[in-house]
Amino acid sequence: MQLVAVVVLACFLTWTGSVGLLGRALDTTPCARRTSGLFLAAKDRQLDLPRTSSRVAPDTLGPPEPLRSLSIGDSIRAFRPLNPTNNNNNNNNNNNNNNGSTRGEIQRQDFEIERLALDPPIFWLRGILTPEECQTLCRTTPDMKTAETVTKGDATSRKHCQVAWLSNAWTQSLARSLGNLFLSKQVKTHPQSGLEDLQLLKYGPGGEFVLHHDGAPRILTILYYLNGVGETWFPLADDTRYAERPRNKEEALDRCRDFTVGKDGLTLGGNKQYSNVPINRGDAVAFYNYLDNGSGDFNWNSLHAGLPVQSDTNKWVANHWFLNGSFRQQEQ
Ligand SMILES: O=C(O)CCC(=O)C(=O)O
Repeated sequence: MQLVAVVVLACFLTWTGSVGLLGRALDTTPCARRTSGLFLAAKDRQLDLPRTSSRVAPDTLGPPEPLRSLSIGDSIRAFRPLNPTNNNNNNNNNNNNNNGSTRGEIQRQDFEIERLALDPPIFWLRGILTPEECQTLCRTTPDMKTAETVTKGDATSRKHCQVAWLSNAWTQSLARSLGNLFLSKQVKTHPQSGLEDLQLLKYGPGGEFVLHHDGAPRILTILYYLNGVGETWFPLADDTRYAERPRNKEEALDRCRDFTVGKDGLTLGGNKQYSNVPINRGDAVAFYNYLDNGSGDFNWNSLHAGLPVQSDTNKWVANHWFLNGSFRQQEQ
């Protein structure tokens, strides 16, 4: 009951605009403009986060309360305001998550946050987006480009994938609500904290993104599932075989070399054959990419893959990355 009250309060503050720097900074024009708080990255991801000597305290890089205290399988209810410009679209829909509203009231989207893993902290956001929002994003394809593929030797890390970067009042309002729930106060108010534009991804059949870490300075990833197609695999989530976490990518990859999707780690996705978490259109997953132990190092247990798309249907997902530039670049 206490947890619910805290979440409801956080969302209410977001809604009324009375939150601190996160909310205010995100209201500014996007793309490479910095205000007193969050720095908004340009679409091309050429991050130019300000250099200061003040580091955010590393032990604040994980989930804040009440999320921090959730055990695996526990969930809490939350809500976010829907963009007023979407109100007309939503007035007639039958989505139970969507609280109906009478004229003049702000609409809200109810959703549930469930803890999926402790290390790294992974949370399932059930019904964070409405069907209409998902549909709108999947139609926003004016300038999709072939996604950057990093190659090492012969290996192509991302295949059959197109990308676009979006920033508008709606993407910022969504990020503001989620930032208020998932970031600590210290991170939200730190001068080197920031947000990248929403990255929209369309994978064709067979499209995939091999095991990777999201890299610096992305401290928190929120991955939205826009049509319920495809799977994401976290092979080392809550891996208990070793006393120590992997120290680098090589060690992390080595540990999951013989792992099987659906059996080892955590798989989220629409295909029940592989997945332990049956995500649907409008769900999202939130996970933390740095250790919360004072070291400022990556948590290599956050390693994850977008598994090859099995169906003939495209897989649509989107990423919001929350940043903090006070940590050094590490090997990826
Ligand atoms: O497509 C997925 O399921 C994962 C996407 C991902 O890992 C990424 O874009 O960094």
